Amino acid sequence: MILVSYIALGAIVLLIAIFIYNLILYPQIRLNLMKQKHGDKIKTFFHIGEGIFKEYYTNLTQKKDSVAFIRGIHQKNIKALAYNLGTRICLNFVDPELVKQVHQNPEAFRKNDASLAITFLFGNSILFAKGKSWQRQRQFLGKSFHFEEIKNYLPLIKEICDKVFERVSEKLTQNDQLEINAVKICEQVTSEVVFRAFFGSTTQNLVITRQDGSQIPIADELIQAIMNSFQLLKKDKIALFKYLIFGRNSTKFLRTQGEQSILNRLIAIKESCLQVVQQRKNQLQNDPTQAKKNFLDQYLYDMITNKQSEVNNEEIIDNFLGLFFAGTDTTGNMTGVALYYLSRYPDIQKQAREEVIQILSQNSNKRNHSELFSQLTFENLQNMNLINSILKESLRLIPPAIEVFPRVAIHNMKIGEFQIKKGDLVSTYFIYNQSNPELYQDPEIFNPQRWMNVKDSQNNFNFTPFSLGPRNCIGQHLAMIEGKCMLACILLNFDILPNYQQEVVKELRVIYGFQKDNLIYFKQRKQNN
Ligand SMILES: *[C@@H]1O[C@H](CO)[C@@H](O)[C@H](O)[C@H]1NC(C)=O
Ligand SMILES: *[C@@H]1O[C@H](CO)[C@@H](O)[C@H](O)[C@H]1NC(C)=O
Ligand SMILES: *[C@@H]1O[C@H](CO)[C@@H](O)[C@H](O)[C@H]1NC(C)=O
Ligand SMILES: *[C@@H]1O[C@H](CO)[C@@H](O)[C@H](O)[C@H]1NC(C)=O
Ligand SMILES: CC(=O)N[C@H]1CO[C@H](CO)[C@@H](O)[C@@H]1O
Repeated sequence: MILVSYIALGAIVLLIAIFIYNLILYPQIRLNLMKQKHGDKIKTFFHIGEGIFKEYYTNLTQKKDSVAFIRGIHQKNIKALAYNLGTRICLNFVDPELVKQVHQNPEAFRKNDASLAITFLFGNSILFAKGKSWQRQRQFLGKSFHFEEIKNYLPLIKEICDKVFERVSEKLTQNDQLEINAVKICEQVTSEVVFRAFFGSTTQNLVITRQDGSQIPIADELIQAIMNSFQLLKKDKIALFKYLIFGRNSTKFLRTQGEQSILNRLIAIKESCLQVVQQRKNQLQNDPTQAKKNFLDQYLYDMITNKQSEVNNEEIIDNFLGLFFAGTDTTGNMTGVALYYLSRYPDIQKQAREEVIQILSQNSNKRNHSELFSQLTFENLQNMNLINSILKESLRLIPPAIEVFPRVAIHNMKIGEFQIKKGDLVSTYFIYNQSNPELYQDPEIFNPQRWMNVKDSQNNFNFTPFSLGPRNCIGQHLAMIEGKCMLACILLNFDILPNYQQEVVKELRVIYGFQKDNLIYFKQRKQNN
């Protein structure tokens, strides 16, 4: 009896020792060794368990900016930042040569396990695909995201802009000015664009019925479920603990109530997507030539007509959800940030409006703004140099993605002089360069002029809001066109005014952006001026 308890006690002590070693000693020792070896070429951060998140969190509460520490860290010879995330080590490279080595070698890494929602919703999408499967998917989707193809979305984007901002105008007939939730309004445009580009016009009003019986548009439910699944890791310590140890498998056992509730919602989202896919498949099965240009039809066409097709329902739905997630919130936040800056810099706003009116007036002698907007062409957008520069400057200052999605090393390797061990995380902070005074004079100042004489393809290594290498953002051209279109429509119809009542806090959540959405007012502009 006594012996058994000694063994049990011994086992427990051993487990605790292993745990403490993994959580505290191992990451700390490795970071210290790196610091010793590389000196001021590396900056290291260690916080038990929380790792770099502690830095984000303290900087948010103290400096109102989660990434304040990166904005002040620049030094000539820094090549990497190194820190712990739970028990693991992450090397975040900022040196050009090393960044290139990481991104040109995608097969030496796999993507890190994401949260419950991300894995469940788009685990089979291009975002997580590898090797041949990734190549096939990128090629397939690439056809539709090709620069030339994207032009065809312009009429759709214009139509949706008209509809969404018309509603704002209607509200403004009763009020002189209106507090605007900038990102939310822009997301009404971007979410419908992705929806219609993917499903065509068949499913405009897809809603989800929640467990309490209420109904919610699928777009809103999707964004909320993803946000909630991240919040869960903050609130539910058991879920967090399981996630840190078991990654994507952590929800397969000992499910907490919180996990189960999110999982149920995710299942509901997927099921309603599946119904849409099935319905359309049945229609097309009879006559595949009816297939339209939207993604769903193109996938189904391949599935029905190509015997070797590797496309399946899971892949279709996961890619829809992935594109939806990647294309709605990021583009909405980018445009929201631009609107904030335009409200704070009235001179730039005035010039931007003049640019839009001047370019659109070339199409006809009409001065009525809704007519001007209706005649906007793709070439017009290409000529809007200041509008383009405003979006780029907004992306530089507040990039929705501050780093690439962390990757996990599949084997031991060397990146430059840095030793990477199997299982280490590797990433790249875009925000480091984008706030580097060596590359941008007065980096904290909003100054779109710095982009006016820079071709879009130039400098693509120190300005990489859409990531880089072969796995960069597939939707970047579409995002820029949507952003320009929305800004043109808004500038024609409204004056953008600052809301000084609301504190400006820059927070890193799923993406990086303003914590509060109501930083601006709109005021209706008189026509004919
Ligand atoms: C950010 O947070 C860290 C960790 O608490 C702190 O040491 C650092 O001084 C902060 N940096 C800034 C710029 O506030
Ligand atoms: C930072 O800028 C340099 C110089 O333009 C570039 O070579 C490097 O790749 C950039 N790093 C990142 C992380 O974008
Ligand atoms: C999750 O489970 C799969 C098999 O079910 C396994 O291959 C994988 O390594 C597990 N992942 C983690 C992070 O434990
Ligand atoms: C602008 O022109 C459109 C189309 O001709 C018309 O429907 C609309 O009422 C006009 N708006 C104003 C304010 O004149
Ligand atoms: C995912 C994410 O962080 N989205 C943010 C976009 O911007 C709005 C307004 O600032 C935030 O409320 C969202 O959380």
